[in-house]
Amino acid sequence: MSDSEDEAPDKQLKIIIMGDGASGKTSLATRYSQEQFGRNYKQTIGLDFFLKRIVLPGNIHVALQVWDIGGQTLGGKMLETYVFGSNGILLVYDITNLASFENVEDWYNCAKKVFGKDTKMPHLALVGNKIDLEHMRTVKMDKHQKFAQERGMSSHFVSAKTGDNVSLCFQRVAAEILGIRLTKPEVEQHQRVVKAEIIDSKYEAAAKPVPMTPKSSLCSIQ
Ligand code: G3D
Ligand code: MG
Repeated sequence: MSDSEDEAPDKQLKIIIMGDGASGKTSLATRYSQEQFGRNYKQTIGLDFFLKRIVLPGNIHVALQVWDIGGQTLGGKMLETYVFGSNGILLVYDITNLASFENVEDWYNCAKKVFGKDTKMPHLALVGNKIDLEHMRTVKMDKHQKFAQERGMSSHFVSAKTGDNVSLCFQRVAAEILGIRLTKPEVEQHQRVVKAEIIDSKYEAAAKPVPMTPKSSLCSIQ
């Protein structure tokens, strides 16, 4: 029973996916929510976020509320609404698009601005997407690492297309937020899981409602 989907989660975390248009935010969200690539989960679910249940070491059940900022651009009016109350922010860029990396700084500042001195900053994660296009990489690894290190961010490389490291990325971010350490076997398991999921393309775990009400006035911003 302990890993039943119906069991109330111990924690709920709000995670925002931010970054330039075409960096792969929607693809990343789609891959993680439905284990597939290239379909619009919003059309399926009709919401701007989805919920995904995961289990962290110590049998801690976590419901991740994952938000895609959609077409919001830097300075967009709704951005604050998305970012407010988040526990984690994924700052996504495309490793083949230098401008998308350079703009991460602005996204970072934009996120920081929402959180005043008295509010706890969410965990920030630097996510280089499209590692399946490694041969077209224009953003050097050390630039990525330096940026993340200087700002105390966690660092991730993923491919929403192949699924590489996608599940691991969210698992690591959730663990960071809750101060839980992932062991090496757990990390390895999550690296494998996504690849296995591509092969039999299951639709499980997509946006299951959890027995708690998200701040619902935000649910249908389009
Ligand atoms: P956005 O939501 O940040 O705007 P999208 O980005 O998820 O819409 O993705 C933008 C484009 O990048 C899409 O291509 C998508 O297929 C592609 N893409 C996203 N993630 C990856 C990835 O990991 N690898 C590769 N190779 N492509 C990716 P189109 O051509 O549909 O515009
Ligand atoms: Mg999008």
